[in-house]
Amino acid sequence: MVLDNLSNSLKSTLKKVTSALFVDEKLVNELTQEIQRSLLQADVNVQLVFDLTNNIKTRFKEEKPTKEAPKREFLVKIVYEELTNLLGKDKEEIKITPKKPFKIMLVGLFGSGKTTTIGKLANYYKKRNQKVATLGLDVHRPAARDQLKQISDQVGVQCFIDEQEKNPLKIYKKFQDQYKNYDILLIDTAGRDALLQELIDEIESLNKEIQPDERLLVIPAELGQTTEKQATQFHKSCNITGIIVTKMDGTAKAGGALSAAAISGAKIKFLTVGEKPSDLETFNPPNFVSRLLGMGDLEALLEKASEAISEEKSKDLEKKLLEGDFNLIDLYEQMQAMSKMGSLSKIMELVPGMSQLKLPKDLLNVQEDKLKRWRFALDSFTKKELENPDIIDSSRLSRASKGSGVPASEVRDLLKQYKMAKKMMSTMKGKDPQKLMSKFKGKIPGM
Ligand SMILES: Nc1nc2c(ncn2[C@@H]2O[C@H](COP(=O)(O)OP(=O)(O)OP(=O)(O)O)[C@@H](O)[C@H]2O)c(=O)[nH]1
Ligand SMILES: [Mg+2]
Repeated sequence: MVLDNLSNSLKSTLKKVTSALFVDEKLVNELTQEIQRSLLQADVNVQLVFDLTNNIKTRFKEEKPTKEAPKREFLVKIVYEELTNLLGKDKEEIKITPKKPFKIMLVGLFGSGKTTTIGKLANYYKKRNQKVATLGLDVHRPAARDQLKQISDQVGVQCFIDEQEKNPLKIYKKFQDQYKNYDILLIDTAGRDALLQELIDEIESLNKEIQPDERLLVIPAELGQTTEKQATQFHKSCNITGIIVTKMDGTAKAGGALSAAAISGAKIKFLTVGEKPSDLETFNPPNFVSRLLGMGDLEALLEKASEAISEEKSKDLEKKLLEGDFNLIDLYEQMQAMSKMGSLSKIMELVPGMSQLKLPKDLLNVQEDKLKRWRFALDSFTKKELENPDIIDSSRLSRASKGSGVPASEVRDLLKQYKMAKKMMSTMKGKDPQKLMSKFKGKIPGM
């Protein structure tokens, strides 16, 4: 997929939403900061990035989650919609009408990818059972017509060219009788260094005579944010109907090009992602963003998260934790929730404050195995014991150890850990967790 880096960083950001215990403003702030970083790295314009993240924050505050989309899903939905807006919102496909021929003309500056894109489009429409021909009107570059002929031969479509003629309109007229035998006529034009009056005049006279159904501007993705200026100029002076962004495969600036093209007034219709004739994709913002965010995976994760943590339970737990009043049942429920999430190492992140303590990785790995056994041990305690761990004496402890098959020393560890956590929570009430770090060093195994 194009924009791999952006895709990966957005995916890992959104995974945090699925695993966070509390979907609150703090999470939204972290989330928007990470999204900002990812988009800026993909060269998206700073103002667009800030607008997007502000929209996410405002919408999260002002709009109400529905029953169908509770808070967690709601937040992901907002992110998805705002990214879709950034890239042009709705899909606007080219609708080929049965007029014979449907004329598509490509325009753009030197080397933007016009001629090779004609080959890709020919291949694309041919595969969709359209009868395609190409027409070479680039009279400026000596080898242009030859290049078009070769590309057309490669994908197996008719190519109309005249090697001698210097006037593109005359070339167009020369083959005029034959166009009606084709469903689609793809027209290649000459590039220039810049959009000067000469090029504008040429495109205008071609527009007037040929009246193409689609006039598509070809822009290479490496232009990044400057795409906006070029696309807007072409949109205003040459009456273009859409944009093709090429060379998406070769640049870290593709995010800039796409978002810049999206605000130019013309819509992106296709992307090209390589040199082969098949390296063409239709552009559809909702689908594109779905793929960027890995929506399929994300939905599965969201489902798991909602099974594991109910909003009510987390509120309850938060309160208990903050008041230093949580018992073994709470600990147990949290472990259960975590095991459903499939990632026990998350447990520390979920306890408010703990994630900031930056626990060593080793500790977490040990915990995973241990936690499994702890759950067996917890199963062997009575409800009364779980609610009030203080009554667990050595005979109760050895009963639970025998019942669960977990060594007594480990059950003792579990109780110790619980007491430690409880103490820690009550000390942490309203304090900066970073400062508490030193205080607990050495007291909790592994820290
Ligand atoms: N990697 C990559 N290269 C591309 C892509 N599209 C075009 N190119 C390359 O870009 C170069 C220019 O492409 P052309 O199609 O000749 O560009 P043009 O706009 O017709 O150029 P002029 O006729 O000189 O104005 C060629 O080497 C293409 O192979 C793409 O999607 N990916
Ligand atoms: Mg060309």
